[in-house]
Amino acid sequence: MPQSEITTLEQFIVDQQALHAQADGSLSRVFRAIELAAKIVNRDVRKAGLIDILGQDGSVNTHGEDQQKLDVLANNIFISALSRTGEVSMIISEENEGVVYVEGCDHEKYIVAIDPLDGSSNIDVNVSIGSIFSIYKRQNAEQSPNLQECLQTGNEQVAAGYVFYGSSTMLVYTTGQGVNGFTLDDALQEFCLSHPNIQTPSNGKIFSVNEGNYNDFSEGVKSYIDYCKSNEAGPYKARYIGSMIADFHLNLLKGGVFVDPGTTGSPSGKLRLMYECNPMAFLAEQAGGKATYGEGSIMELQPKELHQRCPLFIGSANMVDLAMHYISEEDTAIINR
Ligand code: AHM
Ligand code: MG
Repeated sequence: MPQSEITTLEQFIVDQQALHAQADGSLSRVFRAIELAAKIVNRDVRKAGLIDILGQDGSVNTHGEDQQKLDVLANNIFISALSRTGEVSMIISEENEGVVYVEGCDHEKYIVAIDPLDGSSNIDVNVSIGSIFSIYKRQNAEQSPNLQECLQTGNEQVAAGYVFYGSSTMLVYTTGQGVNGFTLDDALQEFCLSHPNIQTPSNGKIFSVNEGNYNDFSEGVKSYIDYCKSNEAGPYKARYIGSMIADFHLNLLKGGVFVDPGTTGSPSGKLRLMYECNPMAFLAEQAGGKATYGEGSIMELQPKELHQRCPLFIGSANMVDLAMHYISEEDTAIINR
């Protein structure tokens, strides 16, 4: 691409804002904060082996998991950048038990949900990881900010996306008008539009699931996995990186299905509705794919608590539909119990 034709994320945001007469620039400021945080986290991820930020920092997050140093760092970086926009009243994070109320911003209009570093068990072994964000508008910014206002369905998302620290660093996002991907140019330190208007194939050949949990899956999920490995399916290629963003990104571009179902030990699966499932569902649907918890659209689920978990079947539309043929009522009863 000729250098003069590069579209930076910054330019793209300005252009998008100009398309909406009522836009006051507040969402653009939130995006700029996410872009800045992404660059800082990217810088730290890239030198993680060189400075003392690998390993566990000794604290435990709200899910009882060891927090890695980079998790804590990334969480602080995103919260600090978002807090300084002056546009965000509340931040909810996979790494914080409660709502982070931004000082002096009681009546600002946005709520941002973040998984600051997804795939954290892969940090120490140099496997791709990412950050996920999801932006909501407050229903009533006149009132004092409160937890209840954060519990919105995925359908209320104003924007969502992820930053993927892979062989290159990408920022992929949607505001409900398609999905666009930007690759970080290291020399310029700018995210440049590299994947405009991403459309996911309606069929694919990849299935992504942690098969180590096979014995704990429902009968329907087991029979779907058996199908994926059968000659009838092709068989599909198995790909499971263990960082949802990396698995999702692969399937988004190539066509495939990612499954994180309920297990006997964890009937609602592993992933969190507000930090992981909803933003990915918004992106998948905007790219022409689908996302369901087994019965209906992920984004219709009414969250009851911040850290709620949720089974996830996401990816190419026809593959998700087919997976649902294997999920019986009995299975969804197990999944939803
Ligand atoms: P994290 O947010 O604590 O990193 O956990 C979520 C990750 C997902 O990225 C990934 O899909 C899943 O955990 C992998 O879990 P498992 O190794 O149990 O299959
Ligand atoms: Mg995560």
